[in-house]
Amino acid sequence: MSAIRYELIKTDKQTGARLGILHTPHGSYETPMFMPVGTLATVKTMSPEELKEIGAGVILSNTYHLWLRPGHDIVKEAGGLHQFMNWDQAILTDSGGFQVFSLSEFRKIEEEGVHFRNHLNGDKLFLSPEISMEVQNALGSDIMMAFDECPPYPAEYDYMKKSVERTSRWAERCLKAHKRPKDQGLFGIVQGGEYEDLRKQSAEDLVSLDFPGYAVGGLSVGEPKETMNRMLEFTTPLLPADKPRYLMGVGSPDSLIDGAIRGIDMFDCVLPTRIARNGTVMTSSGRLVVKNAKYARDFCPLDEHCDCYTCRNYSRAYIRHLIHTNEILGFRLCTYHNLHFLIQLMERVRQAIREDCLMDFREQFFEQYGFNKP
Ligand code: PRF
Ligand code: ZN
Repeated sequence: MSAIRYELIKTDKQTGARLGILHTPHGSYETPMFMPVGTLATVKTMSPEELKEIGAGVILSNTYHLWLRPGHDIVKEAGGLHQFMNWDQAILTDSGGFQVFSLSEFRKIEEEGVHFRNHLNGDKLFLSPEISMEVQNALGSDIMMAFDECPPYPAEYDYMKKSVERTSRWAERCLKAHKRPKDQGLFGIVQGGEYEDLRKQSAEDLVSLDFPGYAVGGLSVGEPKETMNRMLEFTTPLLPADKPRYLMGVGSPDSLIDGAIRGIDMFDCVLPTRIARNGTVMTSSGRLVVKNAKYARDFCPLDEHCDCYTCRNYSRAYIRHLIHTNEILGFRLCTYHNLHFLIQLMERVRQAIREDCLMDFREQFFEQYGFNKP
């Protein structure tokens, strides 16, 4: 029996979007869902109690960062990542591949793995499928990700083909190196950029290896939105219906809805937490830069339709003042609201699937958020 199981509850009659339950060793969670990012074993500014208060289910952390600091040996000694960070719900860890490609310089990709330099001090490092599995096994996350290559956009067809084939071989090595299949589920990652035949090849290779879940990687890397949607429409039908599907690194409200419509069950992104620390929030009528001077005397809440702790108790003027003066509470209040907004959005998406009206919901949400404006 796999550590991770997906239960399909129903599909939306208008779009085919899936309502389901993801069963993990640390609880069961309704999908489609948004997973807050806690790169360094903390969702920046949020305590575990606050995360639970807003209904967070699974959170994400990063192999690469925890491997460098504090080191997976220390996390293991603490009793694993859940114990170390006081989080008793599910954790997903990304494999490190993507972070190496986005953060490090001088990387050299070989069949065995990737040589690169530590983004903090420049030391020479090497990461491979086996090392990624060793670190993720030590962290003890509920869901581990295969070590993949996410080529930059755009990439030449010939390069992408070689990369996809190598990512498939690496996926097989990950499965072999995974030491805790009973209490940790390992997901494969479909790559292939914007090339349909390579997406197909990648999906078929990975499906034949029989992972308990599949991610669609290599999207939201600079391609147009239509390309991402087209790739999703093409890829998700190639994945088994009884396994969860995870779209990596996507978290804008429109993309969450459009991903769910194309059969995606899980999403993660630094967007809500990152823009919060910049004084930007998501509201039902679009993004609002609360840091701006024009809110200095605005005593309304961030979002009049929001019932989160921040919106029930604080004004735009006060939050603008906090952000303006670099006060920590300002970053906390904006982060709290943004995560609440996306988690709430996914609850509304699930409700729309229950009622077979996700396309109507999309229309209405896009209209209000301002995506339909010219
Ligand atoms: N691979 C991995 N992590 C990722 C991605 C990927 O392709 C992306 C792409 N958006 C985000 N995070 N391992
Ligand atoms: Zn709010």
